[in-house]
Amino acid sequence: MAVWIDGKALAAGIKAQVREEAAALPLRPVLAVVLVGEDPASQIYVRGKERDCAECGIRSLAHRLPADTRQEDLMALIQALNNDPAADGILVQLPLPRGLDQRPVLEAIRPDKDVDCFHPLNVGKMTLGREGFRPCTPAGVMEMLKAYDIPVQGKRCVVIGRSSLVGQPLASLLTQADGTVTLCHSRTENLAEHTRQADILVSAVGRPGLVTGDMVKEGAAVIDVAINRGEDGKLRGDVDFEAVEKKASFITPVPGGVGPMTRAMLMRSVLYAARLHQGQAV
Ligand code: BQF
Repeated sequence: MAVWIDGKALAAGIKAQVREEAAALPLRPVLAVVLVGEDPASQIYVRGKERDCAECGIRSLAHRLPADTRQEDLMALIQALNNDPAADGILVQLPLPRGLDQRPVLEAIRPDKDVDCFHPLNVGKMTLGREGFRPCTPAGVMEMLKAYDIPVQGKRCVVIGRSSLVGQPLASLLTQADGTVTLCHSRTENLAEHTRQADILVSAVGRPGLVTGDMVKEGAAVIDVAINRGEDGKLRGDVDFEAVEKKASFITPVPGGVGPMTRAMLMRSVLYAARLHQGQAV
């Protein structure tokens, strides 16, 4: 039976640390949050991030815009936040409502305020292993592996899902940690042949039941990044938890696994941005 990786507890520890370090800064860090439209999940995510900010001694400034906001008005808000010396970090909650083009918005965010690490400059730096922002979910996964002493060096890592926000950057970070990484996706042939080799298996797809027990090697660490909302309203990941926990050495639950870590890493990124802006060593 696998050890459950307690993302909630790890996240609480990280937030406590952020709170302490934020309190030691001359100025309180500030996160600007932009939410466009009324998507229920996005509203929940934003409220959670605001709560985390409050816990960490970070001031959050929410900008809630109607779903029919025009592209140029959203761009103007980003520019205003870019030029606002009080805002350390700028977070645009995704997905944007239909009709709005996400790319120009994310590329307009000043790279030194890009706490989600979506700007191409920061993506490039991250891919090169240079110091700077890290995307929150991949960083959260790496933090979980580290906290539970799960070795990456020399190990076979299989990531399912090649999104630019999760799968691709996570493959980079695992490679930088000396893992031997296979990035699988919707066009991968014989997916199970790959996953059965994995010492560390990460699923970031968004299809409940995708990872079944027979796809997992005995003793593997299984990280479930997906958040699927069932018809019963309950959250579940991609992994058939009941079957896989019998084979895995470690497993992340959903909820309470990667999700809370994603949010904790956001808090760390805001602290990092505040340090940059306050000329403190980072
Ligand atoms: C948990 C997100 C898809 C698309 C846009 C805790 C979160 C989720 C789950 C959370 C996510 C997913 C966020 C749990 C932020 C993670 O206990 O399992 C926290 O708030 N997340 C987001 O802001 O945008 C998304 C997933």
